[in-house]
Amino acid sequence: MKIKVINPNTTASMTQLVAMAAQSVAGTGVQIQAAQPGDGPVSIEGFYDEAMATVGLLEEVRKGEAEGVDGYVIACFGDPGLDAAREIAKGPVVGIAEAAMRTASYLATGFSVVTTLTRTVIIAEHLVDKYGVRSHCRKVRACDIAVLELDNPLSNAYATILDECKTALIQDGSAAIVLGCAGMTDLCNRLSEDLGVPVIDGVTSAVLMVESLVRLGLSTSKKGDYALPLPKPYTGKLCHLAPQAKPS
Ligand code: 2AL
Repeated sequence: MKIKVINPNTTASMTQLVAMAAQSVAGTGVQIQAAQPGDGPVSIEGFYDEAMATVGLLEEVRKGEAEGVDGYVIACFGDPGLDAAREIAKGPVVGIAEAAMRTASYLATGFSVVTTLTRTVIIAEHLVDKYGVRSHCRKVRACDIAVLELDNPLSNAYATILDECKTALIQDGSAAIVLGCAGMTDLCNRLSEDLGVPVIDGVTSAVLMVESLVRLGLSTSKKGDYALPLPKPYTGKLCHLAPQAKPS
């Protein structure tokens, strides 16, 4: 089984981090292919970044389809392009926010999301509603660390995130923490040990969710909303991405 994990930002070190996390949980016989777009933002920290990252992300899904990929993970906590990716993929596509929030809801009646910058809180809040987990999500919190600062030792990221998680457990009455960025994946086990509650990382959760769906023989429904995009010409710079008619 081939699972393609797409980091929708263009930072190669983050793709590597995500690839290592994915490989650490993938089952026997699962091949993890990690990728990032060639063009786009180095990190995704707002609606504009998300919109700009989506074209490159979808190009990676198109390549995956040509290579026989069985399922995809979108490794950014805003789950950018998730619905569009499902339109063009045969296999399942799972976003890390979706996987993490749904996983957390199995483990606690209340969880808090701890994400990067305050301006990304609204993106996660929208996803809480989209995924129907409002009754489980007590609060979305930011620790005001930029995505690319997460792996800068001088940013003191671990201590800041740990503090925010502790505050969440006390002030929000939460019993689990959802990590709100793919770049936090390597902190998950340490945070879980230090906090004594389940800490859920979307990258590993999404990889195992895709693996389960593929093993169950389930794929994206092509009836209705996730049907292949309607064939039509696209103009200008995006003309090569125009949806083609299905071979009959
Ligand atoms: C993210 C993420 O997971 N990757 C990225 O570039 N931005 N999300 C976030 N909330 O900062």
